[in-house]
Amino acid sequence: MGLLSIIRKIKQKEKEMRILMVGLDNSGKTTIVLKINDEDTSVISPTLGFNIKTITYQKYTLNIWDVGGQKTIRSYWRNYFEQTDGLVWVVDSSDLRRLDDCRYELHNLLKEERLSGASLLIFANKQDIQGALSPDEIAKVLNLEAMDNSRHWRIVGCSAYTGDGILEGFDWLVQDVASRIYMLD
Ligand code: G3D
Repeated sequence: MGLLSIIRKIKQKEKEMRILMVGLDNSGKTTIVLKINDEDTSVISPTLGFNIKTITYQKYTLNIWDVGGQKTIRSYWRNYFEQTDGLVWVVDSSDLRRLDDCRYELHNLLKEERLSGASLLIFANKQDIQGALSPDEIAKVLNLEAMDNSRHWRIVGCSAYTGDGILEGFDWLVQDVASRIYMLD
């Protein structure tokens, strides 16, 4: 039995997925994790290190790693890459000033060998804010078409405030990861 088959077998038994949430600070990562868990989103403090949440989603256990996005701690993101099945990149679609920074950090992250197999969900968050760019506009600004052909990715507009789009995004991510590591189980 090859190593890949063994890993698949173990994961199949556990039905676990490791999801890494990244993006610039203030994009809404923590709020999204709280929302999916149905927790109070009215008081949120900035993520200085990381938070881990384990939730049951459909028939899977998701271990969600929410890593702080401040410039000074972005170099530590790489400590969390190992065994990532799904990557969630969160964009503040209303923060037009930092979209260049956002594009740079995303493409930099995608060069990472250890993340090459991870499915990528891009949340164009804060769609409830007037003046926010649409998911199509965000896709253009972030130059998503330039991504490696082999990457499984999708962009979904959402609002962590209203909850719109959050389940649509996670449904896609979980199904995509499942079809790879659990063979459509
Ligand atoms: P981060 O974990 O990516 O750093 P947070 O981001 O989840 O801490 O969110 C940063 C700020 O954006 C928070 O506001 C949060 O309430 C707000 N926010 C997150 N998602 C949305 C959204 O979809 N719409 C709107 N309007 N705001 C959102 P504060 O005021 O606490 O800094």
